[in-house]
Amino acid sequence: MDFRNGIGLRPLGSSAAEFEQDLLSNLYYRRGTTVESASAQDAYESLVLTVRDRLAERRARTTAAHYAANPRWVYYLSAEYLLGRQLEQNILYSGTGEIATAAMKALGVSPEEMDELDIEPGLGNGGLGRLAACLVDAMATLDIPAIGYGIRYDFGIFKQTFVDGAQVEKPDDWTFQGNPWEFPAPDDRQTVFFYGHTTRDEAGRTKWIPGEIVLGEPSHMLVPGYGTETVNIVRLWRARGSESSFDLERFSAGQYAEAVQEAVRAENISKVLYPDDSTELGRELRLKQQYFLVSCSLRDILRRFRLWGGPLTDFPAKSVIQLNDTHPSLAIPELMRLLVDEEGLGWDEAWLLTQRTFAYTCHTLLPEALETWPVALFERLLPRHLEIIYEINQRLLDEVRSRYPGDIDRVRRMSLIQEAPERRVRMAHLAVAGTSAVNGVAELHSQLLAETTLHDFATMWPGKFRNVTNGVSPRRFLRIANPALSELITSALGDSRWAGDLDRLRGLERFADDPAFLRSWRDIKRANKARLGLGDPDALMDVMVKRFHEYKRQQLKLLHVITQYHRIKDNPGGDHVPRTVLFAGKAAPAYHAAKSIIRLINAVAATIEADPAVTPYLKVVFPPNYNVTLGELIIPAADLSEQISLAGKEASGTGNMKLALNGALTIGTLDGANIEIRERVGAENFFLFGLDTPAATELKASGYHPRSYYERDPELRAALDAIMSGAFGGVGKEVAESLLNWDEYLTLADFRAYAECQEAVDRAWQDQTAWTKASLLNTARAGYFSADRTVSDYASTIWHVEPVRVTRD
Ligand code: 26W
Repeated sequence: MDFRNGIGLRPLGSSAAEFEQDLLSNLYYRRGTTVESASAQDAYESLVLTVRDRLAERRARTTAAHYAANPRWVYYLSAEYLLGRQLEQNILYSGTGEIATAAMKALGVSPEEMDELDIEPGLGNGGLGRLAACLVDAMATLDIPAIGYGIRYDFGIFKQTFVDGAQVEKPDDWTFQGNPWEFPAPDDRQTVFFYGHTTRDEAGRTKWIPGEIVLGEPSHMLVPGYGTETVNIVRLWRARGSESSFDLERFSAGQYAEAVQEAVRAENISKVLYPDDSTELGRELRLKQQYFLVSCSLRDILRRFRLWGGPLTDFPAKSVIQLNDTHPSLAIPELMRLLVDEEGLGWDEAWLLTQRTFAYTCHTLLPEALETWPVALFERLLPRHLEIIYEINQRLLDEVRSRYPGDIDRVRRMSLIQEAPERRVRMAHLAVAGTSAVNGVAELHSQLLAETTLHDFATMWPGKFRNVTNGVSPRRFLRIANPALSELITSALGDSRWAGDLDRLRGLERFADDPAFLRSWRDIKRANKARLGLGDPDALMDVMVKRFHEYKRQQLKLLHVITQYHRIKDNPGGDHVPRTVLFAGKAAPAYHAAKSIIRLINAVAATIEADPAVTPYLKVVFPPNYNVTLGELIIPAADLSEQISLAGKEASGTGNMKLALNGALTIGTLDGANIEIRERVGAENFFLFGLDTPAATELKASGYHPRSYYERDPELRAALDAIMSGAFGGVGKEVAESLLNWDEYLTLADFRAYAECQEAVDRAWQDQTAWTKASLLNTARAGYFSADRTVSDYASTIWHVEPVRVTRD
């Protein structure tokens, strides 16, 4: 298939009539049905194909332009992608809004009905997965040739339901109805080895004799750029048994399960996403998933590199591979294996090419989230990679010994191998050693990485370490999620270029004292609250949406809710500011402390809901199954954004950015990107409280006694006593006890400051004009937190890539 000299395909029409014609032909020829007998699913799939074709046309032109340019490619390797629903985004990016709506009308279906059928691919847990989706969106928007590689899990993040207020997980069979947005490409399947042993041939070259062979089959989804012609892709791998994995003999002998055993074993590799987002469980299947991803992706990247036929020494000049945390860090020893064992390069040359090719982003500071794998497991599952890791380690420690003679403690600290209590491979150390750039995801995080977690490496290789503060897609999280506010912004700024150049929002500052504009701004927020339909739209909508983890301190928010409840009970006629407190988020299924907090929140919500003396002033809501789609509904309705993690624990946060962008005021600690948000929106437009990182570290070091805070703070005491007395349906005692006896994240130490800060929030809310002005200024000054800025930082400081323009014809 020669694509060098263009496509020669009749362009798809942009008129309503042509769109409708294409929709009908998809209904007839690709769905095999007629308008009369079409189901809503038929209509949906035909609509998807009609929009997808228009993007596929741009994709063909993109491919031709990229081929002609022979650029340096960005390959983003991530175990997670939280892409969100595709229909509304792809209609916006293909500019088919009006004609699609007209065609839907003609077909007698509504956009809402079609959106309902548009399944959200839940191929991620939280921040890391959604960031990957925002970044690939921005890469396409900035015309950067790029491919996102990932795993096509059959089952995504579990569906969360509540039974008696407790989280119950249900499997997420997201492709049950199929996925019309993807292009399966079985002809690009790759072969992946596992287990087995290594041998040396007479030339001394190492050969890996695998114990198990699995196939990786890709399918890709289009990633269109906004306001440009570029269409990149995300390529997701699915595990399959090899052709001979079905044992016909056994089947005909009636051994049905055994007959398909090998195939099932293979398919299990991409069966389900691991629902943990901060504690590594060290499951063998998870390591198999990680190697499966990197082996398929590197072979595909090398296949693509060979299309241009340059020498291998050119590889880093044509490919930069960004590792999204350590989950794909096996790519480092895998590239070494391919270059040394299969391509016959010498170690030193291969190592230089490898380091120049890879870059690593760290997304956490929690020790328990830093992956380490048992050497014993490596020996069995990836014997050749363990040998390569040992060699990498040998050379690293030689360098450490030569740079720091006699400093054996440093050698032990920096080794890729943790020796005790069990021999484990430190994946973060491997990622740092095998890359040319290491970055944190917010200024404080990058600083703490260099000062603590990776201090020895930052000392030895200071040039490698830098910061790239996260960002979010202004298209999904403002233009699409908040159409009313987007229209107001566009009318104020005169055009919608802000969606592709977010710093233009600063132009809103001149409306900060315009009463009519502020009125419109406030009305839209109120309408978004009414659209959400979870509480009185005139009440302050106080939002905490994120994964459940004790460092994020949903427990602190809950203690304050109970305190508000007590205050209202103690003073029913008081001028309490009516609030709706909205919690949303999932807990990892094995994270029992987080699940106890969820259960207690639902119990407190029920208690308050049942108390007519309180309901006029306070309502707690907890919509289940928080995901990207629900986030798009909640975030535009928020007045107050809760970013209350213990300072030094939240690497960045991205929900904080989305909420500020939609005009919510933040109440938060000096943690992660909160610090940069406060700097940019203005300290006067941010509710700051709590210990900062040095103070928190100091308090812990000097001996922290949570119970002493309980004893000297009557409201805190009353809240904890209420829980322990079973006042909320008898649940949550374990939450209170763990706070009183342990409180790892200094919840009680920050309680009083938090409560006082919330009083400042109540006072501020009572001046709606001032509040609305601050809300507008948060949006106006949030331009920096666009994922486009994040990607242009990566492109200029780490990837060193140039955009490739794609022409219309
Ligand atoms: C091994 C289990 C596991 C799985 C996922 C450990 C750690 C993770 C992720 C790194 C957790 C994560 O999502 N981190 C979040 O990444 C966001 C994007 O950079 C940040 O904004 C959040 O602060 C960070 O918690």
